[in-house]
Amino acid sequence: MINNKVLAIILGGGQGSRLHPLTEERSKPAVPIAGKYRLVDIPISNCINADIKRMFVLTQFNSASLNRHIKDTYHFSFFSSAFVDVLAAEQTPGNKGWFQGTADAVRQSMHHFLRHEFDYALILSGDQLYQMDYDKMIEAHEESNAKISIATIPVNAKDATSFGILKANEKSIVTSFIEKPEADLLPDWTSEVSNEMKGEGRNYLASMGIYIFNRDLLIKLMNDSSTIDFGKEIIPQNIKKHKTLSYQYEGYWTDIGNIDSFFEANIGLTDNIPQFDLYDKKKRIYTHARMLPTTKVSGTTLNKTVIAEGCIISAAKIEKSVIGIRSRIGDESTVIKTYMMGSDYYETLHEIQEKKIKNLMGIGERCFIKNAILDKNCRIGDDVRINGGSHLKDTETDTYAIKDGIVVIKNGATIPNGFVI
Ligand code: ADQ
Ligand code: ADP
Repeated sequence: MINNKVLAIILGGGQGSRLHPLTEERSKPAVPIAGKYRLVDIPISNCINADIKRMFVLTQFNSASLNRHIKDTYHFSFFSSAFVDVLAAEQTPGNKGWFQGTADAVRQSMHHFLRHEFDYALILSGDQLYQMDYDKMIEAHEESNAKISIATIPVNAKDATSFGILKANEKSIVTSFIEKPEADLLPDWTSEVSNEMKGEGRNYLASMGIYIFNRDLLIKLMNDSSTIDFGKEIIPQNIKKHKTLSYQYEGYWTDIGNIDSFFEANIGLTDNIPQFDLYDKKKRIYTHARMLPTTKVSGTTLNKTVIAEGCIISAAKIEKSVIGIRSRIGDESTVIKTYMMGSDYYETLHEIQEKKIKNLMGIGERCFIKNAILDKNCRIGDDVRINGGSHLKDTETDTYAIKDGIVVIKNGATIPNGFVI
């Protein structure tokens, strides 16, 4: 089934500087998460689960990696009108270059959207981890007769300064909005929330950056080229002019826009009952079907660890870690609180035996790795010690970066035998 009323527009990312160095050579939607997925699989899967199967992904630059992933993953039937199209910022006679902000990205791509019939544009962020039924939000939008809907979630005072905060009346119609308020303004912005949310100190209603716009209104708003961002201009300027619904959501939702939150969201998958449920049959997360062999483990003590397909592991111990596709981890190594993204291919036994490869892809022998993200295709030699933590200062070299105490080994980097971070 396809919901023919809705067209989804996924905001795939600006410059991606907050996720640097993971975005050094790929666009943000292509960043690998949870051992086998890409960031963009989250909003795309949420759409598919709601029968919204016409999607555009807007991205600042055209990365081969993103295009390949979308092409390899989302095959819809020949007879279906479903599609996932990547639109990278393009130069046209009317536009000089990059998308200036989220609204500008939508504006520059309007001519692509308007070739399709739709009543509602569902605008989504590309860097959030959550499983939401968009169809319920669309139903609420229709029932309320609103022209704009904003998905909202109660947050605490600490988080409130990083989001758009709004107030709504008893019918959930938005009455005021402020983008990322300073802490001293917060007392004016509390809302009535459920007892459960109150108990957690979540007294502020935050915009999740998920919007529904009626087609005609979106066209009208996009004609004004002075607006650059949804959060900074479009939403605050229009809530009073056009009926805007606050659609409240109270499930798990997290913004994974920086290294620290990206790391914690991934490591969170190793909890006994993770808040993000990859095992939910009804809310499936799709990704490239790679047909990889099963994972082989020998002599390893595994504790709270998630391991993707196709790995070959003979480490001593792996704890609280996410180990991505095709990872190799050598004898006597210890890996703690680490997200290893895995590899894009295997090195053949022949290549390994002939010692044509100096440092094997993966983690070598007798290593100690803690509080780290290992990007794809890394070669960590033998006896390497990476001990991330708050004692480390932010820094960057050719092969790794340290951000908030998390050591990020760059895509394809070689860390020589005995190296210590
Ligand atoms: P932010 O997340 O700070 O706040 P923004 O940086 O504009 O807003 O990003 C929104 C989404 O658009 C992200 O997925 C981002 O990667 C993407 N994006 C940013 N610039 C882009 C561009 N030029 N081209 C394509 N995609 C781009 C917003 C709202 C807040 C709300 C939070 C919720 O402004 O009101 O509370 O989202 O996360
Ligand atoms: P990422 O964005 O995570 O760096 P890419 O999507 O750019 O990854 O690359 C992944 C794809 O590249 C895989 O499908 C893999 O088959 C292919 N690939 C990359 N390098 C090699 C290689 N040296 N040999 C074989 N395949 C490769």
